[in-house]
Amino acid sequence: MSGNIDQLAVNTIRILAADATANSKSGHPGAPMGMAPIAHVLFDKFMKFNPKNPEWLNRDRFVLSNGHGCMLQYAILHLFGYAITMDDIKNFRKVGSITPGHPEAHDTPGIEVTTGPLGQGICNAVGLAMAQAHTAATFNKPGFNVVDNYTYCFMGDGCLMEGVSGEASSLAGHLQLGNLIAVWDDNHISIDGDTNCAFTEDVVKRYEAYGWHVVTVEDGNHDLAGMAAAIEKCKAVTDKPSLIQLKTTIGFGSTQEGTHGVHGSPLKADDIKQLKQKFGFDPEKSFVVPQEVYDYYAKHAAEGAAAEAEWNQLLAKYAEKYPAEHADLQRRLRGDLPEGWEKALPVYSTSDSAVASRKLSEIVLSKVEAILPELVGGSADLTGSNLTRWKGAVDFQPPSTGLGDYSGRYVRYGVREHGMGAIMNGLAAYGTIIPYGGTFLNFVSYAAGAVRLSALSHVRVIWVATHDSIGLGEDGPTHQPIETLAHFRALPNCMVWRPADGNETSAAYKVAFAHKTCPSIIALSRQNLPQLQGSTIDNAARGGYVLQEVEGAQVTLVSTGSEVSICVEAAKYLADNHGIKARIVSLPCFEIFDSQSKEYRLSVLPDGIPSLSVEVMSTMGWEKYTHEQFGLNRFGASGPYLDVYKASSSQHPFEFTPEGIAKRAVATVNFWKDVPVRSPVNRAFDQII
Ligand SMILES: Cc1ncc(C[n+]2csc(CCOP(=O)(O)OP(=O)(O)O)c2C)c(N)n1
Ligand SMILES: *[C@@H]1O[C@H](CO)[C@@H](O)[C@H](O)[C@H]1NC(C)=O
Ligand SMILES: CC(=O)N[C@H]1CO[C@H](CO)[C@@H](O)[C@@H]1O
Ligand SMILES: CC(=O)N[C@H]1CO[C@H](CO)[C@@H](O)[C@@H]1O
Ligand SMILES: [Mg+2]
Repeated sequence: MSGNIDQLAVNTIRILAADATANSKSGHPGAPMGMAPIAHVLFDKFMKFNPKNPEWLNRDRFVLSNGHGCMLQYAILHLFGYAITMDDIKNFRKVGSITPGHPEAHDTPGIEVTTGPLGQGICNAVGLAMAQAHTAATFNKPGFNVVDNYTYCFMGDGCLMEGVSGEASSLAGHLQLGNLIAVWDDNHISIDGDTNCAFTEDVVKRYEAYGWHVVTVEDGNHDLAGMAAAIEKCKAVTDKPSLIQLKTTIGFGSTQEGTHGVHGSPLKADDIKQLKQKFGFDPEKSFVVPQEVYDYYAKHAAEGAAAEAEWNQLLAKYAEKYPAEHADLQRRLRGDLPEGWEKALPVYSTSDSAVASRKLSEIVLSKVEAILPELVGGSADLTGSNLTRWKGAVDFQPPSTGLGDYSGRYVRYGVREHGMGAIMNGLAAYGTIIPYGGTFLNFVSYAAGAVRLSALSHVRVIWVATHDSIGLGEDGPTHQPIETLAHFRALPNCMVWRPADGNETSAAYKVAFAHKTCPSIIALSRQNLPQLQGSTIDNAARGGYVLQEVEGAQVTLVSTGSEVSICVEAAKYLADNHGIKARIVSLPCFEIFDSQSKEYRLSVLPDGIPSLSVEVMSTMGWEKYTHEQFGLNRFGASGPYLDVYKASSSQHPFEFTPEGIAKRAVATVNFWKDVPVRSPVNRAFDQII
C-alpha cells in the first residue's frame, strides 16, 4: 500500500491545504498537512460513504474534532467527489462560501457536525456512535443489518486538554461503544508551542483507564500500512471504543514542520514552492490535482455508491417484511412527528390542583414517549429530582452490564452536564433521535459551549431545566439561576421556555418537539404552580399572549413561569387596594413571540399602556418588551422558597409578592401618566432588513 498513488494522493491533500490557506491568507495548514496520511488511509481504505448522497443513513460518520484543520476535510470531500468544487476550495474562508473557517454541518455537504470549539467534536462522535448503536438495536432484524456502521473522529492535543472530552470519553468507555474509533493527532504542538509546557499526562493510560482500547502508530507521517493495521485492529475490538495514538509532524513538508509556526499561519510563498518541488509538483501552479488522484478516489466513491445501492435493496426487502418499522424509520429520518401526536399532550382545567412544572414536564414525557419512539432522554444524575425518566423506561446500557441494553431510551449521563450537551448534539445529528437531557437550570450554564453549538448547527435538542429560580429555596444562591435566562435568550436560534402551568408546559414541548432546526431549554419550577384561567396550548405556543384582558387597563403585567400566578394575584390586589386595572401577559418564550407578526405582538403589548415585567431573574433583555422591569439583578438567598420570595430586608430586597408587584405597578402607572406611551414592540429599524 505504499505505492506511488497513495503517496501522490497524500501530497495532493497537503498541497491543497497549503494553497487554500495561502490563497485566503488565513487558516491552519499544520494539522491538514500532518494528518493527510491518516485521512487518506481512513477515507480510502475504510470509510463507507456515497459522495452523491451525503445523507445515506448507513454511511460511516466522520467528525473532525480539531475543526481548525478543516482544510483537510474540505480537500478530502472535494477529492472524493462531494458537491464541493475547486472554486469552493479557492473560496475557503470567504463570506458566503460553503468552506467556512471551521466546519459547519448545514453549510457543507459531507460535514456531519459543526466543530472548532475544541473538545466538542469528540463528544459529538460519542453521541453519533451511541445513536448508531441505538438505531441498530432498535431497527436491525435477523438478516437485516440496516445499520452497521462506525463513527470515526480525529482530534488534536487541544481536544484532549479540554475537560469536556474527558466527560464524554469516560461515558463512551462505560458504554463500551465498539463502533467508535478516534485518532489522536499526537504532534506535540499546540498554539503556545511544544505541549510539554502544559500537557504532560499519559493520555494512553488515561484512555485505557476510561475503558478504551488504545493502539499507537509511531510514524504517522509515512507508515500507511501501520495506520491501516491499527484501524483494522480497532474495528476488531467490538466491546470498547478505540483510540489510535498517531505520532505525526505538524505541517509535514513545510520548512517550519514540527513547530507552532505552521499551526495557524499560511505558509510563505517560498515555503510553498519548496514544498511543491519536494513532492514533485509544479512550484508555479496552485490548486492542482493530478487526474490520477481524482480517478483513484473515484473508485472508492463508486464502491460507496454501490454499497448504498445494495443497501437500498436490503431496505426495500426490509420494508416488505417489517413495514411498520420501515415507515417509522423513514418518518424519523424526515424529522417529522407522527400524525396527531400532539393529541397526547395533557391539558388542564382551573380546577386541577397546583403542580410543579418539573412534574408537569414528567407527565408530558410519560404521555408522549410511546407515540414518539425517537425520544431518547437522560439526566446528568438528577433523574429523581428533575423527573426525566418515565415509568418502565429501559436504560441505554451495554447488555453485559445487566443494567439495560442499546435499545434503551434512557441515558445515565452521570454528573457530566457539558458532556451531555455535546453528546446530545451528536445524537441529534445522527438523524433518528430527538434527545432531551435533564439538569438544574443553573447547570445548563456548565454546558454553554455545547448549547451554543446546538443553536449554531440547528439541531433539535431539548434541555429539561428544573429548579429554575430562587423558588428552589433552601439550596441557596449556588443553585439559584439569575443570569441564565438572559444568557440563553441572547443566543440566536435557541428557544428558552418558561411555562407557567400545565397547558403552557404542554405548549413548550409541543413547539420544542415540532421545531426541527432549533434547540430548546425548558425552564421548570420546583415549586407548585396553579392552573391559570386562560392559558391554552395554542395561546402559549405563540410564545406570548394575553392571559387576562381588562377593559380600561392602566398597566400590563408581563411575566413568565412561576411569577405569572403571582401577577394574577397582584392584579386583584391592585384593583382592590388602588383601583388600578391591570391586564396580564404571559411570555413563556421570547424567541417564538418575536417570530409572530407585528400586528399580533402589538395586540399583546399595545400602545397606550405602560408595562411592567416581573421575573425573578436578571432584568436584562426585558427592556425589549416592557417599559419597567421588576427582577433580580443580584444573587438569591437560601431559605424556604416562600420566605425567599417574600424577603424585603435591605440585604435581601426581593418582595416577589402580590404586594411587592403592586407597589411597582403603582409606580409604573404614575411615572408614565403624563407622557405618550408607545409599545416597545415599535422599533425604528422595523423597515430595515
Ligand atoms: C474551546 C477552544 N479554545 C481555544 C481554541 C483556539 N485554538 C484553536 S486551535 C488551538 C490549539 C490546538 O492545538 P492542537 O489541538 O494540538 O492542534 P494542532 O496545533 O496540533 O493543529 C487553540 C487553542 C478553540 N478553537 N477552542
Ligand atoms: C387548557 O387548554 C385547554 C384547551 O387547549 C382549555 O380547554 C382549558 O381551559 C385550558 N386550561 C386552563 C386552566 O386554562
Ligand atoms: C460491521 C460492524 O461491526 N457493524 C457494527 C456497527 O455498529 C452496530 C451497533 O454498534 C453493531 O451492532 C454492528 O455489529
Ligand atoms: C419516574 C421517576 O423516576 N420518578 C421519581 C421522581 O423522583 C421522585 C423523588 O424525587 C421519585 O419518588 C419518583 O419515583
Ligand atoms: Mg497538536
